[in-house]
Amino acid sequence: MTFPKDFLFGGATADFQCEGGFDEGGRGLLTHDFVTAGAYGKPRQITLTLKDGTRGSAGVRDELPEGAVPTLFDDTYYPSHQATDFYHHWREDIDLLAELGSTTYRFSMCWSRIFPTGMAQEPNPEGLAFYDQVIDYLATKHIQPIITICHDELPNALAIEYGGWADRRTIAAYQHYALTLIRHYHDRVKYWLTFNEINILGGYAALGTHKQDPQTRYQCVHNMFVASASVIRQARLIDRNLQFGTMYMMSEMYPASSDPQNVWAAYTTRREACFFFADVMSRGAYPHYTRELFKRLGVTLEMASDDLETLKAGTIDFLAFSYYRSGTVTAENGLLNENPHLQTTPWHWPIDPLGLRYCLNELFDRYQKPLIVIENGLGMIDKLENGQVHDQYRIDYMADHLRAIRDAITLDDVPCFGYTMWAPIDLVSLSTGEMKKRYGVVYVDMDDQGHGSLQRIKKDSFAWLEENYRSRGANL
Ligand code: BGP
Repeated sequence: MTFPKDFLFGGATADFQCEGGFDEGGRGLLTHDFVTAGAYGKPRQITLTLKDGTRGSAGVRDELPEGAVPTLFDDTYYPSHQATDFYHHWREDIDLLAELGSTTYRFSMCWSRIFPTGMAQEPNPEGLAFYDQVIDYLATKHIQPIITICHDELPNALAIEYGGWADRRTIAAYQHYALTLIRHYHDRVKYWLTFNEINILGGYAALGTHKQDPQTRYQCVHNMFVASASVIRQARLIDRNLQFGTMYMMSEMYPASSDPQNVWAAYTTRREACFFFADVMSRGAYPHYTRELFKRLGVTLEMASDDLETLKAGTIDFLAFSYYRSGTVTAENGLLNENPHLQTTPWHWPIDPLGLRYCLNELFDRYQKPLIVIENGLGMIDKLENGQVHDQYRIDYMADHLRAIRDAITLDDVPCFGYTMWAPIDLVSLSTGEMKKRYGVVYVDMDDQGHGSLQRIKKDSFAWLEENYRSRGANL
């Protein structure tokens, strides 16, 4: 009962959580560069200069006050600036991935490293050269890249000048960026993800707009759908062998009880929070429940005359999804992170390996397209003692989730073609900006304020994962 021979095993990361080098190599400022560190129950903030010239801030998911301009302050720590410094450690980090027996590495390109403002015609040659080195070095280690074109981010200048995804000019900017990457790397990169967790639906960093009402959010997402589809359509003319997917977050799941009200609430919540996005991108059309959804939320989309045709022509080839936890839904309170049958992490994420098998089956039932588990892992507080980290909890988590994937493939005949665990080498948490929420099988010596030697140290889970990657799960 091993995984199939060509099954891809590897790791996944996002640029602003690990790359750093925010003012090097001609990189422009990214929306994430203005986001502070936070903690559980203490949301990350975007630092601002307010209309009256005073200093302010707003939560990452909140509306920004009108006229506020994201601003960097010297006395504030911004985790994306150094992150875990992949920019200067890429060779060492890829060596570790190779040692692990990885056959793939999923990472995101930093949009503002390629187009510093997002608006110029010419790409930044230093940016392309940085990823050239990375991709070429991966090839020497027989590691296949999977590239996320846009991981919840955009060049800050695009947010300031255009209002980000709320404005259709961002579609053109994205097309130019994405097709520049595809033309440049297509001979070395087969798998592309047009967006990360497109169903998250919000926040200044991901959408680049101050407004966060449903009308604005869904208009942004419509523009992203069109951008993704038009890029896929044009990329197929560049190279017919390329494979395109988009990535979805899949945690809304179970009714909190068998009360039909809760069952219905879970069904509709899951549809709106996850399937709506995959329905449009995989089937190439807005689903039948859109009219009811938009009426309820007061949304009226502005569309160009050929948008619907574009969506139809640029459907995705495969679905990628992140899976860390499951959630329960009640009619009264919506999505909850509570389930009496499951243990939770210190960040209150329920641990549910069977839910992963459930997701794989559910997605294949609905779309009949190949699937890849592009993020999965356990964020925990690790203790470094005498140069060692004994993280049996992480081994248990990965073993249970890998077994769930293996069951979906071997027992349920679901065509899942890969697993990239989040994140092989510790990096900064997206939701909290903390370093102490660690996912890696490699420890990085850095604290929540960015202090530390940045030394990479293998945890116990490293040898375990290596054994399982190399044996294709023979000893799970
Ligand atoms: C996903 C994101 C990642 C990542 C991960 C873990 O939502 O795509 O960027 O960070 O979740 O979440 P966190 O870092 O908040 O623990």
